[in-house]
Amino acid sequence: MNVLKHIFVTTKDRRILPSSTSVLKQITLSPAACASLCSIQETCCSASYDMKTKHCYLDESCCPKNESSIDAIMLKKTTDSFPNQWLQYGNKCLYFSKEEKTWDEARLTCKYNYGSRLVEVGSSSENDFLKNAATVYGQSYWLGGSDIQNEGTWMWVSSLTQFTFTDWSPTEPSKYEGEDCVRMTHPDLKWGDIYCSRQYRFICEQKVE
Ligand SMILES: [Ca+2]
Ligand SMILES: [Ca+2]
Repeated sequence: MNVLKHIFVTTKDRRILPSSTSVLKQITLSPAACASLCSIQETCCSASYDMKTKHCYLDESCCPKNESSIDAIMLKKTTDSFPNQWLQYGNKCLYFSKEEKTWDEARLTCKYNYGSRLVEVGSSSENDFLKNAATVYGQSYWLGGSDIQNEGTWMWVSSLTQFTFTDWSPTEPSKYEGEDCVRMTHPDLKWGDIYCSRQYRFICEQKVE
C-alpha cells in the first residue's frame, strides 16, 4: 500500500490495543484510509485497522502492544530516516526521548511512563543501531549503566548484570569522583562516565511482545 510517499507494510491479523503511545482513534472506511491518516500524522509510526468496527488506531510507537484478532490488520510506516521516537531493534522497542532529565529521573520515566527500562547495550550491532539513530537526532543520551554501587564496577542497573560489551571513549571512563552514570556522547557517541545529576536525553527499551 503506497499512500502519500510513505510505504506501509501490512502485518497479519493484529490489532493494537490503545495505549499510552496511541495518538488517535478514528472511524475510517478502509485500511487505506487508516494508512493515509497515519501518513499525514507526523508522530504516527504504525496504525491498526479493525475490519468489523472500522476503528483506525494510530500509534506513535513503531512496536506498539497488540493482540491477535482475525478482524484486524496492522500497518507499519517504513522510513529511511527516523522522524519517530520509537524504533524497533530485534525484539526490543526503543524510545529516544526528546526531553532531558537527570539519569535517575530518566530511569524512573522509562519505568513508570513507558513500562520499560533505561537501555542496556549487549552487543556491538545493537550499539551501532543506537548510534545510527542518535546521530540522526544529533544528541547525547543516557544509557542504563552505572558504577554507583561499586566504583569501577559497571553494571546495567535494571538487570543487575555487568557489562559484556563496552564502547568507551579512549579517555573514558575518566573516573572523576561522582562520575557514576554512562552517557553516549554526541558527536562520536562513544561512552563516557559523567555526573548522574546532569540532564540529557535518554533511551528506554521494552520487549516487543
Ligand atoms: Ca564512578
Ligand atoms: Ca568521564
